[in-house]
Amino acid sequence: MPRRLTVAAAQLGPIQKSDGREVAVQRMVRLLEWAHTRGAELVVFPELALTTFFPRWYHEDIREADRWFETEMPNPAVAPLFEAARRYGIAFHLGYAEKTPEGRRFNTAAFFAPSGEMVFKYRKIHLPGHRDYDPVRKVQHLEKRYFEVGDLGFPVVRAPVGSAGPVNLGMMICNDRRWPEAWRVLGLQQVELVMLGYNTPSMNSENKGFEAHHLRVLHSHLSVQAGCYQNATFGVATAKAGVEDGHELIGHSVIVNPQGEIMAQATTWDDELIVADCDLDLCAFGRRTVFDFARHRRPEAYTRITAQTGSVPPPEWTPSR
Ligand code: CDT
Repeated sequence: MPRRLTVAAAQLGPIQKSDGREVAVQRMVRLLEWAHTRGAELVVFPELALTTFFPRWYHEDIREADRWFETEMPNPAVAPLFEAARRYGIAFHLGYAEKTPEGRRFNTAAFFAPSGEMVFKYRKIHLPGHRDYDPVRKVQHLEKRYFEVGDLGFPVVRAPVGSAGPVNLGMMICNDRRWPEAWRVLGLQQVELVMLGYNTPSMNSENKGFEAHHLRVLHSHLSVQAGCYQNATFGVATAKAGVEDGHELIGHSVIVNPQGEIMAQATTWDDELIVADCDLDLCAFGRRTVFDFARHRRPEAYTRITAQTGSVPPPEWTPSR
């Protein structure tokens, strides 16, 4: 019996700073309605889906940013979303800013069964940007200020989803997708579906040289397609898109198969649902052939990957005469 799963990326258009959570939640409920109509059994929402991408705003005292954080999940503000998921029998992935009872702050994503029960949680590990106000940057990117590095590793959980039965599920968040190590850690746990949300600005605001705008989308797709192919997994990569508080985000959400092919792609900068039918047995093909890790990997040659963080210059060769 083929293991088929219909998945959706629920891209969100911009959420302005002035929008309350109820605005975002209402739009997400509408996306779940569309997902139901189109037969989706699993829906992936973006990173920090409930608010504007607040790390672009500097606060001297980080507690002033606490209004963007959730202290519990679920909570009354997201109740309509959980009700809709239960009504339609849809499992979903949600990105949000998490503040723990101990006062720790994380950029988090959680995966929920249609019942509303949390199946598992991931806290973002690769935090881009900077900690202090950077006067050189055109736009701040203060994830290192507002979040701690995630402390849950890259977990994979086998859980029943829709008509497919048990599926090996993994998560990453935005910048993580650019790091092959993150994908490989999931691949080594036989992940079959990677869920990831992102907020990627259309412009590289580091002011350290020119980068053409179109390359931002290329780099996003390149990362997800390579990660899926090299680890024989499906991927659902969902964007927040469009002009948010005057700053453009790339959009271009995609669903990718284990061959690295794009199965569906968003074409607007608005709330948009893209859907794909996934034959999960395609993952086994990759894992039995080119990416049969047990047969072909050579970890003894990869020790630098975990022993070293920054790169070092190579030894120099000079001609003997
Ligand atoms: N949210 C997030 O992680 N955004 C980063 C922007 C960094 S600029 C390369 C990203 O990797 O998309």
